[in-house]
Amino acid sequence: MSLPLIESLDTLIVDLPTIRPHKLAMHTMQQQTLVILRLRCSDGIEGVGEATTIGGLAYAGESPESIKTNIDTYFAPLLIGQPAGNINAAMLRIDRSVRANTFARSAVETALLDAQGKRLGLPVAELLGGRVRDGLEVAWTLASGDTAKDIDEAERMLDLRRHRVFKLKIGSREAALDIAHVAAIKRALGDRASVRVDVNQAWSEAVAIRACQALGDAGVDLIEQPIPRQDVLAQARVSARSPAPIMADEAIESVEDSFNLARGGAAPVFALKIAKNGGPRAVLRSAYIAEAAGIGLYGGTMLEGSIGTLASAHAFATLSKLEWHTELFGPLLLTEDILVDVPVYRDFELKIPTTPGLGVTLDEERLQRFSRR
Ligand code: MUC
Ligand code: MG
Repeated sequence: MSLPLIESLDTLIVDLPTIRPHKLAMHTMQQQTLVILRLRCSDGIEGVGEATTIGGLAYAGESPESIKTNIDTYFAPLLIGQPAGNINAAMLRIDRSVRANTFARSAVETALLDAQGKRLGLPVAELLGGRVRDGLEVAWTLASGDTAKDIDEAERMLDLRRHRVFKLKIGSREAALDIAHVAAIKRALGDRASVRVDVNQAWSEAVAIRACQALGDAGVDLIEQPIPRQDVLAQARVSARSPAPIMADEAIESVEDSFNLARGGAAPVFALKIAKNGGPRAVLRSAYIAEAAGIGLYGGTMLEGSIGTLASAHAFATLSKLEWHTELFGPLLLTEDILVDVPVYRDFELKIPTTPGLGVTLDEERLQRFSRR
């Protein structure tokens, strides 16, 4: 039997409404935009992947439009005609001709894994060596911008048994106002919930040193990316003085960044994101670097839809330690899905599919309805 070859790559930009505005330090989301990749193979199997960022170019160096153009123009010609079942060889071909572009790479690597999983009858977690857990605890982000609304939302999530870990997006206003907002939420929730913050790089080192102390005193469990990503030494200094552990997020834009941060002692916790490392296999390389350096792991999100979320979940399910759990709630921020069966969230966890590949089926009608023309 001849080896199946990659026949085509098709990308679609899909705009989906959110349940409410989602306010981050650098951007307020009113909707979410996904790039969906369909990779078709000569054996009739199709793999799907997703590349999603936040706020166009507000968060990272790739936008939905650049991801689509770069896959169509540069990735597709490298892959068409190549063996579909050799993911190492396909990604090596991309490595030789493409710099950076980890979001686009992640969509491609995900689609190749989905196709190969379907071909072999294995879920992606099993293709990656096997799951050591069937579900992942999922944090919820409170980001309405309003303290009372955020407390109501957290209470609702606790009642529903959907989330008991809350991440608060801060950094768009004066630190003192943010600290009062966070402390009020922690007071209201008490020991019923873990409260964490994400500053999305908004503070200077001087502001961060005082603010991290106050957040630690208020009972915050984890402080994500308080200062800009570039300066590893500054991140290490803030981390050394903070009573609450610091998590690196934007600081990791590649597997090599993970190594440099680990070597520089920049943070005791890493946020793992498939989009920032180049896919579900690539993110595991960052995870293994962190593991070897004694750094705690957290399964992060770029607020992907269901495909990117489940691709992340399959990878994170294989990790021996994931002590800070995950924030794979992207699909819950959207009012619509483009899958026939939506991901299952129950008892504070996202369940990891057990069917071949990612375990997803596209809803063609909805995909067409929400695709940008
Ligand atoms: C980020 O910076 O972590 C993840 C959750 C959320 O609300 O925003 C994202 C991005
Ligand atoms: Mg973050």
